[in-house]
Amino acid sequence: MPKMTTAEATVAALIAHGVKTIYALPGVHNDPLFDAFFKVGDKLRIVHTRHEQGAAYMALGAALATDRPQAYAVVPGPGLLNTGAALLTAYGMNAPVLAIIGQIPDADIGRGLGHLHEIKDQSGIISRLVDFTALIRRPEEAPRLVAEAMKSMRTGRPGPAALECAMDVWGREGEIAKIEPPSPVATPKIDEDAVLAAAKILGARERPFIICGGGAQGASEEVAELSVMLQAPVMGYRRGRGVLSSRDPFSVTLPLGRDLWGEADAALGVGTHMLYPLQQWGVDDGIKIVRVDADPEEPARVRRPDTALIGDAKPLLRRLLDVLPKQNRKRASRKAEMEERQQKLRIQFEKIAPQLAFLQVMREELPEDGIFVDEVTQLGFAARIAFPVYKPRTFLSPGYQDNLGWGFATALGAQDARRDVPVLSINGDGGFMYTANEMATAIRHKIPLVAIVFADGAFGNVRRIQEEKFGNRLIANDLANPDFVTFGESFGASAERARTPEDLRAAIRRGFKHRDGPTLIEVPVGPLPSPWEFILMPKVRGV
Ligand SMILES: Cc1ncc(C[n+]2csc(CCOP(=O)(O)OP(=O)(O)O)c2C)c(N)n1
Ligand SMILES: [Mg+2]
Repeated sequence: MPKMTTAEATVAALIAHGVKTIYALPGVHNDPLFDAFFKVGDKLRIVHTRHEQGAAYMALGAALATDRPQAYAVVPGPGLLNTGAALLTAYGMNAPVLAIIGQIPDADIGRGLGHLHEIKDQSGIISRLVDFTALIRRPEEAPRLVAEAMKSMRTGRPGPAALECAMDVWGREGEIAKIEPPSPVATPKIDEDAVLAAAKILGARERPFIICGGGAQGASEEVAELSVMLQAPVMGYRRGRGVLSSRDPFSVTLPLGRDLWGEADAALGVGTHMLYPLQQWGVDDGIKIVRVDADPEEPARVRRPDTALIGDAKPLLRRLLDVLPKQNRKRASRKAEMEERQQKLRIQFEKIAPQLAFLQVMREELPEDGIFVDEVTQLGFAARIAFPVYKPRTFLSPGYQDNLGWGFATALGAQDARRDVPVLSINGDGGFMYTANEMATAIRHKIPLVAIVFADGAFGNVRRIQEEKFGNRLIANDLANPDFVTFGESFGASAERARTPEDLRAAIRRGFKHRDGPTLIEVPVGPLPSPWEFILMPKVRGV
């Protein structure tokens, strides 16, 4: 058996599992690991960032854009904590992100001796953030633990995993058995009784309604077929956008979704917490609920569903499509009705016309398979309800964490991993500055991201709330900004200012043509009209 260090065995196992890139920031705890990276040459790309949060967000963006596991490596203690928000977001988004974290010397873990980067109960902290974590203690264990981490990211409720290794264990040698490629994940048996029960409910009811979350992104075809079969509208908000193309009049976001929920007599929730319907819009016995979820504990958290299908949405919905025709009532087309609803909504949306004018040029310039990365900003709030999305996994939104500052670095990761399609990142001036330093990473690794900063000189959303709800007592919302064009140029990025939607169109076009580095576009804006009446809406049923 060949001799290998723990680091070398870990790296070999990562490569065997198809990991191609490590987003990373080095340090003494992980030196042997980085040396192992060096030794495998171009079998692994190392993308080093300027802050650990950048590395973790980039891994998240790469995972979301490719639907494949992605990894990052950082030092313990501050390095780990610096990745905390990204890891939390990966958990909330069920994204397969593997965190590789250093540790203090093995014999001293837990002793509180004041080692460099020591943190009380690091494993315990990590275990609160991910579903699978393990400390690699010996070289021989490394391939198995990598395999277990990889498997955990794919089975049950998917999501991030972590591996820790002490600084003196990384370099320790052992005899390593042949590293096998991963065995295929066994597909769980489908509960046929539950499928039949679901088909009976959905088939019998007059007005079924489908709600998609991030867990439906892999089941786009099935959702589209179900929508036709049931004449059911399909709602997606942040994470469920693009499952049913926005070209289809049955594809709706929150405002129409709320009306349709109010009228529905059956609902099919696919890979979603159904937070808005169940918690904000109200529920009563007039609506039968079917849930499809990878997490067996999710469906009954708020309200016990009439039936729940547990597992991956795609095979479950495929099976439902097999069984449903026999149970399905005859249905008249709802197409004209849906077109009329969409038309009425377009008129209501005139309230947010300034945001929509910018979004329209972005949509026209971004190809169908290009990726739009959302942020917690005025343009993002409007995009979630009104940006047309044509394909799954092309609208990346942070989900329920809704953490300001995720966008730019996540978009860099998406663009790094998908060099074949353009990625467009939108940011407020507040959010952009969270990871603006990673412009250096974009230059260093020639990442052709086009990032737009809508600069209103404020944490605009906070300011609006203070104006409207707190008697205009303005506090802690005004921002001193750099000149973003000069900022971008100082790194060597292409940068320009666009004041109107048509200026923005021209700037995006130039950005998408410039493929060997990043483009930064500043759009100065004033206060924008509030989108909140379309997002936070009162109850429609169960009142
Ligand atoms: C991590 C995190 N911190 C704070 C917030 C609260 N928050 C929500 S929106 C916002 C202001 C955003 O400002 P900016 O990025 O400039 O966007 P704008 O509203 O001005 O378009 C803040 C502070 C948050 N969502 N996430
Ligand atoms: Mg702002």
